[in-house]
Amino acid sequence: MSAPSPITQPRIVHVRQNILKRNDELAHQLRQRFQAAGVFVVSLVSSPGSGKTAFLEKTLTLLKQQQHRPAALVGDLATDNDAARLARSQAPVKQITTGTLCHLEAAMVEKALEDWNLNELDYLFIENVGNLVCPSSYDLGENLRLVLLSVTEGEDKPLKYPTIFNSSDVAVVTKVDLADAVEFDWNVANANIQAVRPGMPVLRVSAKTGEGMDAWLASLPCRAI
Ligand SMILES: Nc1nc2c(ncn2[C@@H]2O[C@H](COP(=O)(O)OP(=O)(O)OP(=O)(O)O)[C@@H](O)[C@H]2O)c(=O)[nH]1
Ligand SMILES: [Mg+2]
Repeated sequence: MSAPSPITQPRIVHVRQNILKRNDELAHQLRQRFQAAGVFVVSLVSSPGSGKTAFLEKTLTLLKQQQHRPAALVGDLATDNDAARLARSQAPVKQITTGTLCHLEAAMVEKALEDWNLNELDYLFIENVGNLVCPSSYDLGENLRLVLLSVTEGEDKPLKYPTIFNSSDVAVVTKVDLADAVEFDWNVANANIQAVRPGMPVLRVSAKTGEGMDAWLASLPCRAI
């Protein structure tokens, strides 16, 4: 493939900047709406299969048991498989299918929320499309962005994909029940996370055994019932 023409390159960059600017404006409006309604919004990013849906299903179920009012949006290119799994928690859930797009955008979140009353929610979770690159540039109006890293992926992912770690607030190491089987080295993983994002809080969880879920829920801001 030939290199991009120096003449067309600036225009592509310009169009991309406009898209990002529009997304940021919309995300800002969403954030104001969430704040006005008293909803705490958490988004989840990771590579495909890191355990976002399993972690979220467990989170929704536990929050429901504690009489909170969580809800979730989940993005995938195709299928509503994840929405069906999350709906087992009895929380309101909506699938966003992106077609060919490898990330969610603020406009998709806004559209998905059209027929929901935000005043009836305490927490809104947004599971992004499984991808360690595209979602990093798109603000969704969330208060907290979690980046998940499963023990089976290898400890080097923070070094290879620094942008997604830099644009997230908390790292969540998932599937810790499998750590011994894959000889996961916690010290190396944590050092890599801290190398790209010094001071980043790191949680360790297993959606399968429930390990670490209490600490995770305790770290969420309390919302009145
Ligand atoms: N052993 C173990 N397996 C897990 C855990 N969490 C998720 N899994 C398994 O890992 C696989 C992928 O989990 P998902 O929750 O679908 O991952 P995801 O990040 O939502 O995947 P995408 O939405 O496709 O990006 C499934 O087979 C899960 O059962 C865990 O804590 N322990
Ligand atoms: Mg999923």
